[in-house]
Amino acid sequence: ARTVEEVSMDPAVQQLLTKARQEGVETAFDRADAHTACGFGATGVCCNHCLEGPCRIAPNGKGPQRGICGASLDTIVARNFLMKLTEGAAPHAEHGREVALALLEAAEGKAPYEIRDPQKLLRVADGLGIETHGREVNEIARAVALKALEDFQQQTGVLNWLRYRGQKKSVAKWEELGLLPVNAHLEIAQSVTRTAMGCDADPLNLLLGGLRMGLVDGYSGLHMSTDLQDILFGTPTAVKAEYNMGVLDAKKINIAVHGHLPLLSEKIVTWAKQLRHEALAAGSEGINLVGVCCTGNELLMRQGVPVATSFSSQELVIVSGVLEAMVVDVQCIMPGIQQVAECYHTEIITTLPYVKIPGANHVDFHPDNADEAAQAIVRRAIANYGKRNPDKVAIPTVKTEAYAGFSVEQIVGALSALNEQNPLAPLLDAIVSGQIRGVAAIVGCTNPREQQNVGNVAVARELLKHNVLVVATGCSAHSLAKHDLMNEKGLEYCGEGLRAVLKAVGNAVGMESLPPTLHMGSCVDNSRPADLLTTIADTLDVHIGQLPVVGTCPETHSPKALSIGTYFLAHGVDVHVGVSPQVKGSEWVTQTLTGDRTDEELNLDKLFGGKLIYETDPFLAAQKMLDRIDLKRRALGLSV
Ligand code: NFS
Ligand code: SF4
Repeated sequence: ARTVEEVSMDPAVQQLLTKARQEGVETAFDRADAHTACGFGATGVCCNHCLEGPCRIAPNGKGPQRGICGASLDTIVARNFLMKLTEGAAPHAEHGREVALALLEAAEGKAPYEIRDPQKLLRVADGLGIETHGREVNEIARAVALKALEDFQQQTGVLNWLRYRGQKKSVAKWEELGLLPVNAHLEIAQSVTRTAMGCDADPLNLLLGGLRMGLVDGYSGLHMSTDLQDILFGTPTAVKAEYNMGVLDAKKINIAVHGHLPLLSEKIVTWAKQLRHEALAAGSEGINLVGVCCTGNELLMRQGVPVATSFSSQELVIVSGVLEAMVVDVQCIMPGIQQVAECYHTEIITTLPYVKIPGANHVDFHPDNADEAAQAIVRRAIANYGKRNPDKVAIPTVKTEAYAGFSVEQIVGALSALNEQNPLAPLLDAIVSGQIRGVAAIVGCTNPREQQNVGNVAVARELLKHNVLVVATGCSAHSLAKHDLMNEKGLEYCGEGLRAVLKAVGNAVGMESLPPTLHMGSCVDNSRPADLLTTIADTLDVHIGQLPVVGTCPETHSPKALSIGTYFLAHGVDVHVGVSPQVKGSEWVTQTLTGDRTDEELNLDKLFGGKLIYETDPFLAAQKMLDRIDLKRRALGLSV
């Protein structure tokens, strides 16, 4: 087994993992040690798409070289990869659809949500071509929700959100290649069909299907979710908050919200405030809400709610012994939290009819009963407070301050303090002059098999040192925040040019400096960096893929991160992954993605001008990204 230091660079995680091990509590880190990777699965060469199989092809040429049905190695690897991308795109599309339905119910007065950002509603409605003049807010909201739902229904045409948010130059490229998605459900069903036994066997066609999934994820998932959530819950503005296990409070009733949908967590925020008197009556000093994973990011961005921890250490929040309840909705929820909770007094509460965990309690949550469900959940936590065992309480004192809330609106707002007429000018000037060498989005997860935070932090520090402006989302943002890359302390890692720009913009808005890395939100909020790139590219009248920008997910575990990455690849943005995407078994598939082939055949780089970079070493990864940034700078005629 790995030592606690080998598992994570976060001292709070190390302390709680030590405690868990002393108390005989098993976590994902221990299970990761117990599992040996299967060489076939790890390289994508095992197919179990039908009951003739599983068929596995050894890439070294030994044994059968085709599946029983005759599928080749390349077909099997490409098909498995497409399946992963479909598994990544589907939950994000469901996220978009859930929020669209909630907006519709809110607009019709059937669900207790209000429009907190009517200005954004008007902008989105305009972008979708909806008449706003002389119409009531709810009427417009209803029209926007119906437009969103069309993206799950229409049988002809193109996703409304793609037409609205896609950069015109990229859209033209996708149109030329016949990649434009019609509706998310149709595309997902077709993708499952094409990966089914006896359907698509052409590796290239399968990979193009993967790009479609990237677009489905990008528009029906990311963009739709962010736009509609901003409308319902407000567009984030800069906020200062705290990160890490030290945000738990022994004197209060602690509730962790975990999962993804702010529909649930926003209501928990409301009711945790409203039921404070009941918490006091139970003998506590109040209710302390903490976030885990992406719903944590959502609450952080809009409400400044502190964040306890990221994906791979989610079970350890419970090991603190002070968590009365962990409320979960959907995605990235390890079933293991229930086993851990049974060793303490923590109650796990599931809320969606299609996401249940054996042994956990269930409170059915739906937009129309949101208030009742949230009240019931908070009351369960209050009732559980008396069961806390003082002998098992140990909260690491570790916590860090971090700035978050950098929506595109906020970034442009800050920049306009320097140049009101043309807010983007200071950023573009800095990129052109080389003060800022390029822009990187660090996205994705933490993974119990990887040493937590090491990849995310090392890649960020290395890019900052070379004057790359870094934005972050998802659990990778947790890594950066916890290790002082979202407060002033981290400025020491920035190269001179970058630091000067961060200071200048910060000063203009009354801060000492902008933080070294900008927190743009949850994983669906990867729409925000995409929007920023669209704005920059349009201003310069170039294709997004021509910009000196990269995406990187050093520690991912999730197919969602792969489909987000594919979305960026479709724009011609280079994307680094630090964890194997499980395609190594096929040289053809690997080289098509990484653009490394020397022959004349198509590859991603030729097709879009961006490619997949698979590199486990964070320093080499940063170097490869910097090389690509320089290549693109040169092509634009910028200094290197
Ligand atoms: Ni993104 Fe967010 Fe975290 Fe990874 Fe999971 S919570 S949707 S998938 S693990 S960043
Ligand atoms: Fe084997 Fe073909 Fe069935 Fe896959 S689809 S398990 S390769 S027979």
